[in-house]
Amino acid sequence: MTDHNVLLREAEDYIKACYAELGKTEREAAARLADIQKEIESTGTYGHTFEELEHGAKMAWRNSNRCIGRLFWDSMVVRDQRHLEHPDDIYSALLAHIGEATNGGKIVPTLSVFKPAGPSGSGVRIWNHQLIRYAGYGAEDGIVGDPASVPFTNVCLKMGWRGKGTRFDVLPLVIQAEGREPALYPIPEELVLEVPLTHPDYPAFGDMGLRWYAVPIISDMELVIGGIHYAAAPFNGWYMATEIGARNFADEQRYNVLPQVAELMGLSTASETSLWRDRALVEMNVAVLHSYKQAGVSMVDHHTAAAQFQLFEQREAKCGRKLTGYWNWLIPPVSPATTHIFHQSYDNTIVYPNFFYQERPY
Ligand code: HEM
Ligand code: NRG
Repeated sequence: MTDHNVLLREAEDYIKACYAELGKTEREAAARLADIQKEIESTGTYGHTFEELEHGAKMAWRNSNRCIGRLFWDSMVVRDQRHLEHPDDIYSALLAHIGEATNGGKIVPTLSVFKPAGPSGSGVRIWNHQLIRYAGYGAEDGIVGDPASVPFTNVCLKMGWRGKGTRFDVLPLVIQAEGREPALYPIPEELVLEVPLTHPDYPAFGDMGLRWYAVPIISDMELVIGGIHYAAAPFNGWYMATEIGARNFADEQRYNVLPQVAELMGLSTASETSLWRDRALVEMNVAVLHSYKQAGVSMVDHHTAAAQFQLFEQREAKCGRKLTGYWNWLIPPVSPATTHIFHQSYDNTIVYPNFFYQERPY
């Protein structure tokens, strides 16, 4: 099959599913597909209407097998930024995304879509993993900051960026517009909402000086809708506390603070059988939930998230859609067996539209 035929097939699958869900007739879908066919024949690609783009992005979230937060798939705000060509304008759009999604702490699930790849070029690409992330500086005697960010931080440093050198320096945005070299842009400090971490029962917890940002905005995944590849489609919801408390701060290859937490709790780390790791882990997660609540920043705990996911499972069944999911990722990293997710299995078939990993540009 020619590339044009492959693209037309993918468009056909998508338009039929999308139009059926939106309550449009088969005639409307057929008329639209006739137009799409002509557009593909003359240009080698086709453009989505805003409605098709918006619903496709929502379907992609709904189809994200690793995501426990999918109950709210239909309420996401979609921002159409496909017309932007200049990196300065893409930068402004990303800052607007950060501001509106943060919304003073009452986080709004949001997705911005930039120019897709096509026969004429590769579209827009954002080099950051998340729009807001902390730098990691590699040194002989250890790493300062987030070890997961070391390779990207080195790219920023090579491009001339200089951070303060703290454990929590917000990285700049690296934006690559079509046919251009990547360009570096700092994020204004006042735009980045952050939460200092404290514990309701251990005052010494606050003395560690830990903090985390309010909004996770994944910016390196590709959104695929009806055969169109959007390489830049940053999206956000709010955090589940365990992402921060049980992984970002707990993993040995990340901030690795459990030994310090155990010490301030007065626990002996001499023997594993005291379960000091588990006790420190639970209090770490208590601190994250407490701090975000106190700061007025949206966040969900893993028990509530699992209950919301169960409601999602029921709603999908009611709509006659097959549920897909990836058990290994859906179970929370703290007390997984206390959630229903642990006790059943999920079908990890990949359904389109969806989000995909893509090759790192650096
Ligand atoms: C993964 C929760 C919103 C798409 C995840 C993970 C959690 C989660 C806990 C696993 C992350 C990990 O272990 O690193 C939530 C919550 C949301 C939310 C609480 C609140 C509204 C969204 C939105 C989208 C989305 C808005 C897309 C439009 C995804 C995708 C993954 C994921 C694609 C897999 C990421 C990867 O493979 O690295 N989500 N999510 N989620 N979520 Fe959600
Ligand atoms: N674990 C990562 C973020 C992954 C996506 N999680 C979300 N997504 N909650 C971390 O930074 O810890 N979301 O769109 O809300």
